[in-house]
Amino acid sequence: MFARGPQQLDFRRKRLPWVDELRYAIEDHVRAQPIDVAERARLRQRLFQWMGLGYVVLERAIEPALIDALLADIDEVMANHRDHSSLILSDKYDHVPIRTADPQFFFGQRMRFVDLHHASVAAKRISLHAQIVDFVRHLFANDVVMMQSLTFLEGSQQLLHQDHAYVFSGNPAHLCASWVALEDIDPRAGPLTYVPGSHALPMFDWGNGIFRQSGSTATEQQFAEHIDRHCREAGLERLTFCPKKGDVFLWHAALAHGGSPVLDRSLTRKSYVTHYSVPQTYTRHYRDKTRKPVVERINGGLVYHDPTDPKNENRLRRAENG
Ligand SMILES: O=C(O)CCC(=O)C(=O)O
Repeated sequence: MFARGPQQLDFRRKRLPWVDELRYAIEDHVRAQPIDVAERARLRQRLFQWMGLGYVVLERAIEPALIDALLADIDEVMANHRDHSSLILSDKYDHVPIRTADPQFFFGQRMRFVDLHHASVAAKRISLHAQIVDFVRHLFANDVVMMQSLTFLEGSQQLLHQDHAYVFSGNPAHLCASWVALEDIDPRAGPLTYVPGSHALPMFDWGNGIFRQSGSTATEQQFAEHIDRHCREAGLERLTFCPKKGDVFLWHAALAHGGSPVLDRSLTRKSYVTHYSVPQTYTRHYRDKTRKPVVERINGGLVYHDPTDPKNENRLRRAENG
């Protein structure tokens, strides 16, 4: 038994069952926010879902006009690719400026733009959309910095993986990502696939720890098999995300996800991914960690300018006043 204080009107926080400790941490955080009842209810629901399942969906969060501005930027870069230095990654090209690539390989090679947000103000405004920044800020109870972005025109068909192994934020636990549908996604176009609750599986050993880096001896296939086996053993089910244009899927650093098979190769699957962390650990742009970055703020979120290509920054200004 313990002595009861005269003013004690709550359970003693230090004596809670462990499961209630987590619940109270969320309740305390939500209660402390200066927001109205509806927002409070939404935030509570999202934080509990994040804790249990490792993802949340923000339906129709991104305005169609902002998405259309990004789609127009993509069209412009592809139509005039010789004038643009944005990087692409595909089965054919490994992080090369699009100006050096052959347009016949823009489709059918799982191509994606890497960090198109440097050129495109629309992309930056999507990455740091107020609804996304607001939620990620709650997750980390901290400022939010975007790290890198990927723009897909077709299904990636990527193996099941967890991002902490690839995206280095300085603290792998302070990492999350958003996936924005730039169009309505057809189930035959290779939608995003994910495993709710998989963010606490035993971690994969690449031969030298939890990150894929030089000296890692394990393969991506083994990584996928490890995740798949542990999901099956835990009874976790794989789902697909077939969103409407403007829907956002936010996932935890360790949520297992990938790209499902493309069943109809004539279909596009336009989507936009951003990774986030906090500025205390992700302090420099990953392309040149020796230079102090120029920092831009959008909706309170931070983005570091590309120190290696300043002329490309904010070239495509369609969404500047949006
Ligand atoms: O969009 C996809 O198909 C997969 C994206 C993904 O896995 C990632 O960006 O980490």
